Amino acid sequence: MADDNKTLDMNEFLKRHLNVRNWLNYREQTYNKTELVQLTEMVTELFRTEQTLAKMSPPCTIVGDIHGQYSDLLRLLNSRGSKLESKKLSQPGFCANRFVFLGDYVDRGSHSIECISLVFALKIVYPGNYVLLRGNHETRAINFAYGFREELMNKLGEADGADVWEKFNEAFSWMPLACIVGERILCMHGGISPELHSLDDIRKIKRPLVDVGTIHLAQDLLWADPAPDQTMIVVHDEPVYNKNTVRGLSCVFNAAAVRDTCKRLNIQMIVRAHQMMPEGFRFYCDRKLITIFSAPRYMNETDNKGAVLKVEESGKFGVIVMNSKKTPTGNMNDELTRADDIPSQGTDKKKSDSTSKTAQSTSSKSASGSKND
Ligand SMILES: [Mn+2]
Repeated sequence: MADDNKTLDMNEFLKRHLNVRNWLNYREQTYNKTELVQLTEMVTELFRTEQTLAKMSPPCTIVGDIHGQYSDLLRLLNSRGSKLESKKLSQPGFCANRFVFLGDYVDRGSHSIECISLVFALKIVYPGNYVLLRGNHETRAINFAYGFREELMNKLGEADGADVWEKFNEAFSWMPLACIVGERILCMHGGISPELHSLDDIRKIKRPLVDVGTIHLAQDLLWADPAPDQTMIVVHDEPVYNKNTVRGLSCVFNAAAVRDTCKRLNIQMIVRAHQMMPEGFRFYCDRKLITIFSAPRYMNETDNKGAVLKVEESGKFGVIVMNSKKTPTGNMNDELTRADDIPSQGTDKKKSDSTSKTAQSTSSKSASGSKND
């Protein structure tokens, strides 16, 4: 246990989170109030220096929902994708690669504090290498009800737990809401919005934003979903935004809305998270939108895979699928399958068979089997 009055040593804090012996046995971290308060204050200062629309240059890895699944977070932080890449890198993935996280670090799973503490520590130690977007679970009403607050109170006691929960939510209110990767890929947790006319609309959203519901665009960026095509009334292929009846707030949007947004914003594709996908990822709208979900065997209830998206410097991208095995074994790269892919540019030769099969099979599945988050 750290000395309560000492200034937080961020390198030590990071080291103890990455210590393999600690996490392989699912050994939990011990925290004190002072260090977590300092952590949230340090990361808040960094969020304040970023725009509401963050920026990232490829190559980078885009990560979807984590939901307190700490050992899976460590798996993906250390993933290197290809054997070639492994040879080139002498350092572990988390300090050599750049990452964009799409939010939903907390709630549902059993180790929300570990997950949010680790990503905040990585942001503080490698600020230029990490973009941490806000998910709908990084809002007070949601992480009050779905596990994070309770976990804090269990670990720190009721009074300290409640205080630290306030500090985390203060930090969340400063998180960026979207990120543009290499000028051409727009990332957010939820989806697009009828209020999204230009990238400046996102930049203009003022923070701290405590109640996301007060700004429609912000709410859609955190909560919206693509509509399964068969349920959306398509009139002359016009963009349609309907009420999101599954979530009870925000909207669902159709493929024409995705095409329209990409054209207007001059972007190639949209990367979002927010919905559990059996294969870890799923394309929508002729690969102009992809959903990435990075919590395999979500809540220990489903047998879903997890996935992250690797974006190369050229803009080419590949999906890395994490299998749903309970315990990672041996060499981490063995359990990763790589699928290279270029979006709708007619270079199908490069596509591996398994990718196109996966993409097809996932896109033909109805969304009814998906758990929303
Ligand atoms: Mn979500």
